[in-house]
Amino acid sequence: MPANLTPQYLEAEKRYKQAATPGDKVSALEEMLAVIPKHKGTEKLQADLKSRLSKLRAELQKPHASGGKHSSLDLVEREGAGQVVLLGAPNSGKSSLLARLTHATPEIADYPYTTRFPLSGMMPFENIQIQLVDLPPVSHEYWEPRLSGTIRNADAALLLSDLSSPEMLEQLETVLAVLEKSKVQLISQGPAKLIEGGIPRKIMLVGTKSDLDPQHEALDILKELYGDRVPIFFISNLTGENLSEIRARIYQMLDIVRIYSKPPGKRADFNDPFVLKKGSTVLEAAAHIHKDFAEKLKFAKIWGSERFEGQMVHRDHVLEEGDVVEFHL
Ligand SMILES: Nc1nc2c(ncn2[C@@H]2O[C@H](COP(=O)(O)OP(=O)(O)OP(=O)(O)O)[C@@H](O)[C@H]2O)c(=O)[nH]1
Ligand SMILES: [Mg+2]
Repeated sequence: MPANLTPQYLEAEKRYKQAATPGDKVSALEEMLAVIPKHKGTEKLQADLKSRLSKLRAELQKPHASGGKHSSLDLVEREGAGQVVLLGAPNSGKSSLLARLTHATPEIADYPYTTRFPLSGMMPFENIQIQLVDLPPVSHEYWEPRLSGTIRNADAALLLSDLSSPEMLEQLETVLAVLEKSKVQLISQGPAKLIEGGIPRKIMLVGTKSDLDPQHEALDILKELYGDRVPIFFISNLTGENLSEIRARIYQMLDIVRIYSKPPGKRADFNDPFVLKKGSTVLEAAAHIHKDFAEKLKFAKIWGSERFEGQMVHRDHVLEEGDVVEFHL
């Protein structure tokens, strides 16, 4: 037997085959996974066990027939200034990144298919919070079509590529193929020609485990093959390399601006920005604060970029990142 399975493993496998209930199956599978020799020859088998285990666990957790339509594969409710999904092959480090950047505590393990359901966490960035959503892995063997909706629903996506994996390029192509099937069209910067029915989403390719690619060999391959199509960045969840920079890059992907409003004669609260889409006008900012505001707005004064030091502007004036606005009704 090429995989050199131990008697302990075979014993657990026997229990699995004889198990009468899903609960018994789960505990037998857990043991099989725990004792299986961890080497290249058993990687596929480990993945298969993990996949079976997760399906069984999901079965066990399923709400009863009357439990309503909510399941954990439904769209993830939006929170914060923007929603960014983490996509990638099994073991690419998605859950580790979520754990690094947010207070969420996802399951992280050295075997594939650890994550079965979307899990979100809030990433602090300066004075705002951005929502990150960790997703189950994308692979040839397994793709949950309902996740396509989750990806389309998000504002942007990070495509994680394990720089230490010999299968890095195949895995990335699989992820890109799934996105295409989901009708998500990836755009990097500026206007792109849209495919029919495609939903444009900003993406960034993130090489993970940079600690295992110290000479940037794998990273250079990614840059050579994909550099002209998407922005590429690299991180290590282990050493923390580039983790503070990636926060800023994620913010930039969202194409938003932070605006501060101030009442006449008072100071703006710089801890409490309004988040608006880039290109939003004074009128849109007013409407964001209160519907009445927009209706009654006569003019506004702006402090911010050099040209505007308390200068009066029209309602259709486009706001810039960091502008302070005083609305006059
Ligand atoms: N050396 C190193 N190991 C990492 C890094 N990031 C993650 N890992 C390890 O890689 C394995 C997989 O990490 P996960 O975060 O569970 O990967 P995932 O993409 O969520 O995996 P699935 O949920 O199975 O899709 C774990 O053993 C992690 O400790 C990294 O930057 N460097
Ligand atoms: Mg995971």
